[in-house]
Amino acid sequence: MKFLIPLLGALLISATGALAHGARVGTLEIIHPAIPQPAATAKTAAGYVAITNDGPQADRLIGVETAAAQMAMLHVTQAGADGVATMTHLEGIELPPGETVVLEPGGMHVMLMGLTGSLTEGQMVPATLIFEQAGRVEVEFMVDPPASAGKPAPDHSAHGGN
Ligand SMILES: [Cu+2]
Repeated sequence: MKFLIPLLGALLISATGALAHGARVGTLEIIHPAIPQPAATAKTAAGYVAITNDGPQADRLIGVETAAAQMAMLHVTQAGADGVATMTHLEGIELPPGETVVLEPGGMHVMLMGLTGSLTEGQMVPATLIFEQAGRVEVEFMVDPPASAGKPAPDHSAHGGN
């Protein structure tokens, strides 16, 4: 009986010490990492997050790793002169001191390529954000309601039958 107490304690610690949805590391606040639920047949998905740097020094998001996709890259969507939107790979995303950088639909995003499984609303997707200064930060992307036409879905009533 004696052994149960330390064991339970260890379980509680590991539960509370588990991955967090958002995270605070050093001067960086990582806010609501989210992936709008992609279509069931989708091979790719986009992840979004806001990052506030309230420190005196710049940092840079230089990579993302997740088991949810074969590859995760940083992308930016840009409207070309012809009105056609294209996505460009970014080597890194600057995080200037005192600013909040927002990855959002129509702009910068984490591109998940080669999804390794389905992503369903409400699911939490573990990932590692890699910063030049702050290093590797474990977060969980929350799968949000599906987006439509590049806009976040306003509410759950907008869903179809699935
Ligand atoms: Cu992309």
